[in-house]
Amino acid sequence: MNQPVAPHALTFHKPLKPHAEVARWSQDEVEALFALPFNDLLFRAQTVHREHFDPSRVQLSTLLSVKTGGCPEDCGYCPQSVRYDTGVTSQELMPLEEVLAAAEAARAAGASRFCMGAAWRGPKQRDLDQVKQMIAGVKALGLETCATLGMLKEGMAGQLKDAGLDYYNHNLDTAPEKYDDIVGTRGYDDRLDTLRQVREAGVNVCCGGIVGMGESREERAGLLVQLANLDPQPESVPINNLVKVEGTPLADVEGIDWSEFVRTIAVARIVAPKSFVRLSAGRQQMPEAVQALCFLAGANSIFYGDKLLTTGNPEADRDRALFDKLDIRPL
Ligand code: SAM
Ligand code: DTB
Ligand code: SF4
Repeated sequence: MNQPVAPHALTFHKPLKPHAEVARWSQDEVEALFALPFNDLLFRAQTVHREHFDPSRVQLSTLLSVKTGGCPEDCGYCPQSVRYDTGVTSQELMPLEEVLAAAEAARAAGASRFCMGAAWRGPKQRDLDQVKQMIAGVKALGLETCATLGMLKEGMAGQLKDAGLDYYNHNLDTAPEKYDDIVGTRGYDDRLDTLRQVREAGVNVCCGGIVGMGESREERAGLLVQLANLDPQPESVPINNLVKVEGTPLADVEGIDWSEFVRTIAVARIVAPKSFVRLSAGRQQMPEAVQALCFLAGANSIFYGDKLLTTGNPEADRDRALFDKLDIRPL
């Protein structure tokens, strides 16, 4: 009969890489985490989680699409690309007052962070001037501010910082090996370059990716290797389960099993022990019990509010009821 493994044998302390703030993770090591028996993986993820966080507290970010659709980029997952016929109605940059009204509503509902998304390849200077006013206004409401505007040019991140931006979201999306199947109009290095600019400007980094795009487990591990080896690691790591939208090239891709999604969350927690791991897109399609497993695996942030950017998210009431069942309190 198998001997039970002593708990201390499962705790995991990764040595720091020389002269760095974070441990360096190899592809093999991350694949080995994915390959652990499910219960061992969750135990290890929970152990790491509890070293750095209260496991019953979850951070709430509300999203608003401030500029929707008509994007020139070709990201194969995205309903907002002008190249795909997805039925998304394009909308120019929203007036400031409407953005602030949405932010006030988010705050009243209990969100601590407000994230403004724009379907751009990247902002032009005159766009940025308007977004800066939105950031300053949202910040003045007492919310943390986040923006996701695409690729930045030198100097822009500093302007956003000065306007009061706390976080910039820019995802690596997938492993470098898978990336060219998904996006043709910007390279992996372009993404890393924007992330560098954000970091250098002193803005917190929110960087994650999408799973369920037909990638292999090795490629899921490859994405997490990239995220874990950003130095310093991102403060927030959103893990999105692909929302399949008709008209996009990925509309009919075979998704991943719920257990593999939970594993991805658990591995993210282990390799980025101090980051907020966000259970992001895909929650509306996910049974509550699977979401509960994600929290158990170390997810400690969600998108909160009935809409992501163009697709649905669970109603706030439903999330509050779920939190009640799980004794989770918002941060
Ligand atoms: N246009 C900017 C950019 O791409 O850099 C910012 C907004 S873009 C919609 C933000 C992120 O949303 C993408 O990088 C991608 O990771 C995620 N996303 C977009 N469509 C998605 C989908 N159908 N399912 C899951 N995540 C998605
Ligand atoms: C992130 O990682 N996921 C969010 C946010 N950052 C901007 C976006 C999810 C979008 C899902 C598809 C949609 O609603 O258009
Ligand atoms: Fe445009 Fe962003 Fe969608 Fe890519 S993910 S098509 S850049 S809105």
